[in-house]
Amino acid sequence: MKPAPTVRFHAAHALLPQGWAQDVRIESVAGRITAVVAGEVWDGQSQRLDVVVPGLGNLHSHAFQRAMAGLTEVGGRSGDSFWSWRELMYRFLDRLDPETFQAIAAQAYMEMLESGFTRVGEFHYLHHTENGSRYADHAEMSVRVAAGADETGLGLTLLPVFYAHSDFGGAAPTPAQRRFLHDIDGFADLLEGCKRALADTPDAVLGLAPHSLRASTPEELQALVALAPGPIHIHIAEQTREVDACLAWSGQRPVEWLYANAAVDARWCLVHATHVNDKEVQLMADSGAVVGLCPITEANLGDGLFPMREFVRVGGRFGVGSDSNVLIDAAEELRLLEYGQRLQLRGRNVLSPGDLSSGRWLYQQAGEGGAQALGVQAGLSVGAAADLLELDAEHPALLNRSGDALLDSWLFAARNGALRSVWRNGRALVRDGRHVNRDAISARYRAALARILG
Ligand code: NGQ
Ligand code: ZN
Repeated sequence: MKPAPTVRFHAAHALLPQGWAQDVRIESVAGRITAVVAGEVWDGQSQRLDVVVPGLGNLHSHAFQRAMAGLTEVGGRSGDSFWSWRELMYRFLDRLDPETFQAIAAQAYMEMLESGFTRVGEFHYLHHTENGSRYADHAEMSVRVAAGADETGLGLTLLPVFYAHSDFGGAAPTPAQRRFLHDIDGFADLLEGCKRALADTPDAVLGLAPHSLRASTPEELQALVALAPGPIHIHIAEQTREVDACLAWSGQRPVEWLYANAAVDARWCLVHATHVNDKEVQLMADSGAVVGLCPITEANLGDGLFPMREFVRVGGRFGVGSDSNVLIDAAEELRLLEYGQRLQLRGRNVLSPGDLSSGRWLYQQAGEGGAQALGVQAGLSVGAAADLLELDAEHPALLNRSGDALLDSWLFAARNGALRSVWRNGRALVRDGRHVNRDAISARYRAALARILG
């Protein structure tokens, strides 16, 4: 979807980087904001909007997992865990051909837009055919990710994933991982294909991702950093079993090992830095890297809770991701992030350092961290993408609220419907809560699910 040529908005209330402003003129040319001016009277022509906040970045997604949401909620007698969930996820892969994969991605991306996400970091590792051979176009599946983003208009930061091993120490991959695999030369070739795949996608960003310390050796990790065209994402310490395996292999914990062996800086996003000690918390905060938290998925998979309060007290940066896409909801990710900590710490408003409301603080921090991790400029400011969310001040949950209470009421107190419209690159993609191409995208999704699950 092409960016809108020239658009002029007039927002009754807008959340700017410096705070709330009234009667704000926002201009965009070819999808980029060119002017933000508060205190202007409506010119009678500009697109009038009610309460405007910047679109939120979703820094971590595996789009295809949307289609298996709700199908792994039976434990069985021998118990269930992240690892047995992963077995089911691997089996589900057998059903995915390129067309099906694209239909699922488009559905997931449409749902992201409808919930308030305007850009996704697709942590993409399903590269090869069902038998593990390459597609005629090596980057076929990346092309499909880009096509899904294009169909919906969602901003895309593509993170092609390097995967070569099943565990620490360069263990051989398992047969179930055959569709993910590369050596470094093969991966460099894939990256070239990804560049071509993104050529027609407006303001796409290309980064890369070593899947985890399990899936890449130290030498491979070093080679990947040298190849990185943009942000570097990695799954780092999601499960205690993974921490134990890392300790057994190296004598160090995953985050500790990473900082001892790579120059981790603001280009990095450490996804699921769930299990970290105080020293690791400090290392991560000092490096300027973003910690990627995926509260809904982390709860669903039983990962554990990240020591969020310690991390933000030392200046740590974070953003949120929808990861397994078991439920796609920007507000819910932030709400659960806060609620997990409240339950753990037995207190209220436990993260925001004081004068800002929890909703305002969470939204702003996750917005800045998400943008950093996705390689774009944050907020409603000149040079940033014209990605705007319009809240409906007439929604029951938002009545007679102003300023930060609007954000708090959207994030903590509105079931749905509070998000009225979503604009991306200056174009209206969601109106009255519905994506403008919802019928076509859902029809393709319906047909795809009938093929693979019917
Ligand atoms: C993934 N998902 O790659 O889809 C992973 C599971 C793994 C999450 N970590 C596989 N939530 O980590 O080995
Ligand atoms: Zn993940």
